[in-house]
Amino acid sequence: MKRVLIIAGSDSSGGAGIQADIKTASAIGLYPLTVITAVTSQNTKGVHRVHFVPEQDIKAQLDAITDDIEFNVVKIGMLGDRAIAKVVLDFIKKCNKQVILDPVMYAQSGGKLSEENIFKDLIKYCSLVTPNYMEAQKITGKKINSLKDFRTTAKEIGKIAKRVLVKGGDSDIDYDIYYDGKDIYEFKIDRISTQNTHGTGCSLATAIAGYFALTGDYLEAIKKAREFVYYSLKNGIPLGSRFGTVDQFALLRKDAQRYLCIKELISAYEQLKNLKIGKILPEVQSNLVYSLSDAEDLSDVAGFNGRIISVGDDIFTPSFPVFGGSKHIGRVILSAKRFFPQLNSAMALRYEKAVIEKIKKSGFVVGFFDRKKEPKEIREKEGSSLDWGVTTACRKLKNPPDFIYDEGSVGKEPVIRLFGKNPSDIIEKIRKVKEFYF
Ligand code: PXL
Repeated sequence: MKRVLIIAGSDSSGGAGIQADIKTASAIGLYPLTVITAVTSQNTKGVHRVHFVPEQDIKAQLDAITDDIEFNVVKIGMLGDRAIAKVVLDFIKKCNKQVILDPVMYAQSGGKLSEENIFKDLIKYCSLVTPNYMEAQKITGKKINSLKDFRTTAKEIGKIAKRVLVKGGDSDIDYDIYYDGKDIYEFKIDRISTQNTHGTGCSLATAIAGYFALTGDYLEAIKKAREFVYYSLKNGIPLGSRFGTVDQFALLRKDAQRYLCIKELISAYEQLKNLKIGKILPEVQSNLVYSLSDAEDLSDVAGFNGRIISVGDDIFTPSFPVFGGSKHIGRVILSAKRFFPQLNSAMALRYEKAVIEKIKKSGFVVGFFDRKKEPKEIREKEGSSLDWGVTTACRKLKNPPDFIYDEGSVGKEPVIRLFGKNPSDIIEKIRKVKEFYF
């Protein structure tokens, strides 16, 4: 396992600082070694007190680690005062490792964490510096008023540091700008409306350090780290009364869910085979899909690539389930989830008028859309028909549907779509409705 040596301050609210760094490194798969520079007493509203760890204790922590333990990369966050910065400078001058510096000056809530002018000497020895809008201005001593100024600032800091990523998130500028000493790269910021932003900067710098240790490429590391932080921010944790924190384990949990989705689909398919449901599939055949709980697009929905097809009473599929494997039923579940996020699974069944009547009588929630009313522009737009249909049906429902059907139109077979929280839910419902067909 690659190791990152983190030099940073402690944040009692657990959102930023070394706590964010440890979570980020762990989530990415790196082992974190830690040198604590300061103990901050803070909550979501503000910083109450800051204690700088005496410089001899900073040195002692560094000595203890370097005397015994190997590491791959260094990340520096809050330093505090000039004495601490000097110890850290002496260390990085001789450590011979890639060093990522996040020149932390203020907490999100506004409290001062580090003297502003202690970073300049360090920057020279760093592989990458990641100032935000305000920190970048403090480093150069020049105001940033436009995207053009932002680029100039990146180049100016880039003359001292080997590489720089100036972050626009805290400003009106919608870009993060990376300058590698040669080329400028501009990354558009995808804004998320949230209060839970504490720990963003620390997590980004540690994620870059981590992904660099894993890939050996800064551009790749920055792209991956931005995605990591975007997802952590999107799934932020509300905390206290003001700024909550980002969730560094959100992406990991999402990826872990993928494996479980596939496993459950394989198991569900085996059960479906035993149910001998070949005769209740539509002519257009079927699919069984299972989406991640917070699926955003088809790549978050698993399904059987070549559909599930009927052979007499039996069913057959030519493929394993994969993410992005079903476009058709995949779109159906994504549309339904916009109204009822608890739904994750769907399957198509053969339409029969008598079956719909029996389903309704059995107390299931049933939705309907009329294909004949589909607007022309929707009909002509590839892949938008079912989104329109499911949306039309869901709009009229108070509770999540068990079924949504349509009666077809010219050249379109009528179909019943079955919904559930997961594939087991779908199978349970199929067991109930199967007998309605015969
Ligand atoms: O987000 C910067 C930061 C870094 N380090 C510590 C912090 C904060 C923000 O609050 O508390 C210790």
